[in-house]
Amino acid sequence: MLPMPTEPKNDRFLRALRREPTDTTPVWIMRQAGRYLPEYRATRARAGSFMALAQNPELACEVTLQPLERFDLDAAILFSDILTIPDAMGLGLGFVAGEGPKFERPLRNAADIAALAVPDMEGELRYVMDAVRLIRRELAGRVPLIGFSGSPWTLACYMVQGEGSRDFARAKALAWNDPQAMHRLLDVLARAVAAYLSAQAAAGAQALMVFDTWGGLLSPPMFRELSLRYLAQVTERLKADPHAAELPLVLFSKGAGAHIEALADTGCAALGLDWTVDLGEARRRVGDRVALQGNLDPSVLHAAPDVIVREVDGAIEAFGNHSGHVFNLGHGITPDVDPEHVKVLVDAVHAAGRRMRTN
Ligand code: 1CP
Repeated sequence: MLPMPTEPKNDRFLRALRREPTDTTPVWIMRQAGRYLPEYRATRARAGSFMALAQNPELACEVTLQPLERFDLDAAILFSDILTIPDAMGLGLGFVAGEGPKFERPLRNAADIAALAVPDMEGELRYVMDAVRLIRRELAGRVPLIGFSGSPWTLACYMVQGEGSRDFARAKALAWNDPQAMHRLLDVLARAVAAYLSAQAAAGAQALMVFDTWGGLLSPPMFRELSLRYLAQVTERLKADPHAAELPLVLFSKGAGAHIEALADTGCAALGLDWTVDLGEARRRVGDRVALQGNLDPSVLHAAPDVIVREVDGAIEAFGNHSGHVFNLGHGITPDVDPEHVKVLVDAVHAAGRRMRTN
């Protein structure tokens, strides 16, 4: 075991997740290391492919730190992907240029599902833990490091569909036609996700986030049965885990604004929100049970700088002068954004957050 570096110098992000007072509103951006940055595209070209980049701890560390060199961000997020778990389970992940992820061996039937096992976190997924250890060391306490995973439901969507989709119709059909197989899949994924996050915590992650990107595809009863139930299992397992118990856990269920009270009841520290919910209203609904992270529409970054500032001010005002807000977009930044606009956003958050606290 490496000795743990000293505590973060900038702890605004962790304080906000614990709903403690901060000097201003902390901010980070989903997909902050990504294709909108020319330096990311250069490193990816050097690596040869997305997976070669993600599986090389030195290069993964390099791209994790790139956005911190440009912007005054309050957290770093591990550069990796949610689809590392299915890859390690043997599905064979590849990225087709311009088309996104594709599995060589998607799950086709109950027998494929019955054969799945939780991967070895220091075996097939050691490259992720090595990246976490290296990034934590290279950050040297500048800002905290976020570890992450996909949710059981969102991973199941890709594993059954075999690739990205608007509606994940194949995955939903499996849930209707063989609910037992779907629950078996979600059960093994819930155990894998908890083990994966626990291993990232042991390797040095200081906060954990679960991306339930496709929770919003489900009707309310199906959301409770297929998404929420397994998010709650992950949360419970992490609370009983010696490495992860003390770390704040953020649940981001996109399109699930109707379920934020139930999500807060899982016992997580914070909820990620997309832009379809009003921040102030969300805060009133969950009260002081959880912190909130979000939730500007990523398309705002295509607007002129004065519009970006106005929208940031509006979101900070909507949340109000309370602790427990981490500013973020409501989903990932898109590849066509001008990095200068990201700088405008980050600086506007800190300025508005300071004004809010002194008025
Ligand atoms: O070509 C490239 O360079 C690949 C683009 C890319 C990037 C930058 C992919 C492929 N993954 C990533 C990194 C990534 N993915 C991070 C890194 C940390 C960060 O900077 O935020 C994270 C947290 C993710 C998570 C992820 N991957 C999610 C959940 C969050 C979300 O955006 O909803 C999902 C759904 C994926 C799958 C995935 N990986 C990559 C793509 C293009 C996709 C989406 C596929 C689709 O369904 O269309």
